[in-house]
Amino acid sequence: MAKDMKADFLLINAGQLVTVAGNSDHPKRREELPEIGVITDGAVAARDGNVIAVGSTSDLQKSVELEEGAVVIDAQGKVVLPGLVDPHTHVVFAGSREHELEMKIQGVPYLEILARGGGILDTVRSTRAASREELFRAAEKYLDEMLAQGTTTAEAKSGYGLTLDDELKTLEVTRDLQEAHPVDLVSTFLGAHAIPEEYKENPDDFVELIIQEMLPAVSRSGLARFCDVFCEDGVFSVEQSRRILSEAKRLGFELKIHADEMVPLGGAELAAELGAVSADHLMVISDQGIEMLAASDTVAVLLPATTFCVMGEQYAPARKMIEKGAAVALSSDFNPGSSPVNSLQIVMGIACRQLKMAPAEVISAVTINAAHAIGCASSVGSIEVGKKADLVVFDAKDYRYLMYRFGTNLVDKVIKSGRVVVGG
Ligand code: IZC
Ligand code: ZN
Repeated sequence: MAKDMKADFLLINAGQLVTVAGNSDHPKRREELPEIGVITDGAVAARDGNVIAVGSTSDLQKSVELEEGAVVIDAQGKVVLPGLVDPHTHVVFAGSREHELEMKIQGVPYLEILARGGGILDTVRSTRAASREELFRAAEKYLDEMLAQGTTTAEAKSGYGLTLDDELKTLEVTRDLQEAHPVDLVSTFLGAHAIPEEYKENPDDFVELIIQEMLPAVSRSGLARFCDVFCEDGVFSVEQSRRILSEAKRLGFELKIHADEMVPLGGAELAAELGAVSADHLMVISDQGIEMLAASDTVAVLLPATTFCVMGEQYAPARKMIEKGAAVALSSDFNPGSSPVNSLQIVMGIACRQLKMAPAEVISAVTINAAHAIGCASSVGSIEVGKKADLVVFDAKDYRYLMYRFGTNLVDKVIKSGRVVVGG
């Protein structure tokens, strides 16, 4: 066979090359969810950061010509996955909240800590006080940790500023990180994350401030693709969330919502009604909410590390959601309060054990479905010709080993856009 392709990157001898191919145009549902397209003794070739060929090692060795200086990686029989996608994080913040741990152990609920002026409001105080440089350095370190654990694309929310200037400061830091860090970031404006202390007595005025001033200014800045709201008892009501998200949609934002996490208010129904790209959390989603999500294009992003960290009793009803036909993704929810976990490998292990998701379903949920949840499925989330050459080599022979082992970072190498960025 003539060598008809020129590559500057070639990975060979993947014991299992898990491609998750074939779902760039719609997320996986029901029986599609565990279809992950495993190629044994697989190989991937790339050029200029994008995949140009996927197949068996012997086929690619025949068809791919290597450019001078090309990078060749021998995966030595290990498992290779698409770069993991983390579609819900609050990675840009200052400070930390380990002082809440004793309160949580004693049973003080998350929303009670917030109502006492702690929780999110604690992080708002530290974030307002932090310089851009301090915020950048803190988030950069967390992104380094995420990359080292296999995450190559993540969403990043604002929401610890809660004044226009402090929200813009956070979004600018996110933009700077997007330019400087190998992890690709998708930016979300979450001005409606909590009612700040100065609006405690008149929360509707804060909703007005978001609608009248913050949304137009953030829209003009071009710094956020998505708008999100923390729709929760004592935070933003369904009616307030509908107003904010409807105005955001009118301005051209795509929508996300923190829905039905602690109290079943109907956030999932609102997400379906407004055509949100994702509805996130859903621990206490109603049957009607499940039906509406299943009938919609909205991706259900489940965050089981959060349930674990807040010591919640009820995990999201993942099996029921999958059976009814909802498109399910998984995420870390990395944040200083309810989920100081930024390892998707840990989330994957919890998802098997607590959400009863099969290992293959979990892989779809942290790759292609997660990419759909942030509107990036045309470029990441699977190993396919034309997509970014984002790959993770794991020190495992069988993909199920990733969920079976728990708490150890099994990453051997991370490749971002055809460049080895971890384990080189
Ligand atoms: O800092 O507690 N749930 N927002 C909604 C969070 C958790 C982040 C936090
Ligand atoms: Zn969140």
